[in-house]
Amino acid sequence: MQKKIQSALISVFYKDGLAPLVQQLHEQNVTIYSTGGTQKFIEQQGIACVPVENLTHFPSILGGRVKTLHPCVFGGILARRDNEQDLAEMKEFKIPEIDLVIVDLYPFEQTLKQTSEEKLIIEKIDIGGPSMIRAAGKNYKDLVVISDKADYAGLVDLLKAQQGATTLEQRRSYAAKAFEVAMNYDIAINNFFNGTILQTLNDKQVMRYGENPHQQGSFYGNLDEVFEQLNGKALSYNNLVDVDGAVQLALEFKEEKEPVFAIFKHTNVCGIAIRPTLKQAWDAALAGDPESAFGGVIITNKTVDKATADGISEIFFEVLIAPAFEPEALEILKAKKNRIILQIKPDAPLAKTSFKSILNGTLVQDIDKGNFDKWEEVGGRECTQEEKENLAFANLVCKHLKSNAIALIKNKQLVGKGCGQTSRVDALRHSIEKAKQFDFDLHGAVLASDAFFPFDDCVKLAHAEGIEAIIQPGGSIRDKDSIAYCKENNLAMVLTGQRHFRH
Ligand code: 93A
Repeated sequence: MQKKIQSALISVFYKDGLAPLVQQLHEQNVTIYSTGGTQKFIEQQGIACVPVENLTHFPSILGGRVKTLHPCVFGGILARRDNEQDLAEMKEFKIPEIDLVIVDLYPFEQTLKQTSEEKLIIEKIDIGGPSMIRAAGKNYKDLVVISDKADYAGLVDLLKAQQGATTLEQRRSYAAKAFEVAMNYDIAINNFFNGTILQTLNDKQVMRYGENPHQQGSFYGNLDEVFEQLNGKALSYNNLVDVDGAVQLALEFKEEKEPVFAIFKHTNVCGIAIRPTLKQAWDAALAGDPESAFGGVIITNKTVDKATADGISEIFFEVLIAPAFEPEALEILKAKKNRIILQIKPDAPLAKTSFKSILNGTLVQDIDKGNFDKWEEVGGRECTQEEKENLAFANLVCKHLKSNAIALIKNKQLVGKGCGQTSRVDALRHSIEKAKQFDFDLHGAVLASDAFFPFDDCVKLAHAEGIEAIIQPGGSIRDKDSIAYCKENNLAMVLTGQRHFRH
């Protein structure tokens, strides 16, 4: 049903882009109601408008907190034009009908970026604006609601083309947008109060495809606060998944003074090492599993220098993430135009909550930022200092492998890993196989397990390969079997009390 606009209520924070729309409404003899600052702006365009106070018979009070929150405004928006009772009440209370609502909300998110003063932030929580756009959206059968500056020009064109009228379908589509705007606004406020980073739907990036080319994919969010992309093609769905994994892993090594290099592939860390120089860290990370590294996402905690850039350039990788690059190194790395190079920003704000869709719902949990609940040595002997350091490292690395996971570390280098296995002993078998594939001698290596050992088969197998120190959460009813084996065979064992499943 086409409906001609005869009256409009305009209340916008930013006035830019509004002039042509107001001009168009004026040309179509639309009565314009408006709030303080917006009224001034419209009058500056030489166009008459009725102050909203003439409707409410109240001045703007409480420093502007109550301007439009009044039955004479909301009645005019919410009245059903085909409902006799509504119309009679409108007449009784002398409430004029409003056919168009244009609102641009107080800039809450922008204010958050400019100040941390709570008083100023709170004042930028718009109450009247979201109420108006929600009310107008609810009554879309009778009303047009414009809740986004980006729609001003489109409305001008539409009003010109349709002689000041709109269709039901057009009004419904503007209403849908209004509810999206209101929802995103509330998400931002919720994030502020609850310290969460729930994603708004504001920043949608359609990707080339999802996990596979026959799946559509998109990303909601804004990574500008996290990275600057210095080179390469657009990040794909799978790139982003591994970039996330790599960044979460790197966060574990925030306090590490020495260079760390890690290689991530299909949601698992497949190479990581700590060494005195960056080039050594890269070489050792790669040597851990040079086969898996192909096409991976690589990350370091230090400035990438020329020697390392030369080394990295020898292999094919998808994404390199680092806090900084020496100019010469960057030049070398940029030689291939598709290589994605991301400069991670220091103290980038990262979500504390993770979301995962299951069936028709979403699982929500805190990101696993834990490490140990305790350090309880229960084996046949105390750990050496070197073992302690390697065990702590292994425990962190194991957190970043899909369960069931086993990480084998020797001299601060990942030398074998088993992940995504349905039995823990299979994860261990696989990690031993990988270590042997690249000629590592496991004598003196340490083992980390993401969850307890249900049987003593893992400690026996590890010992047979020369592994003499083990870290695991503990908590199995058969812990005593594994512990007894360690005691009998003089193996060190640490219980952390903290499981790190990852699925
Ligand atoms: O402070 S409010 O929550 N209370 C209100 O009654 C109200 N009415 C409109 N904010 C309110 N507004 C907002 O004022 C609008 O959403 C818009 O952002 C702004 C426009 O104010 P002005 O026209 O005075 O510049």
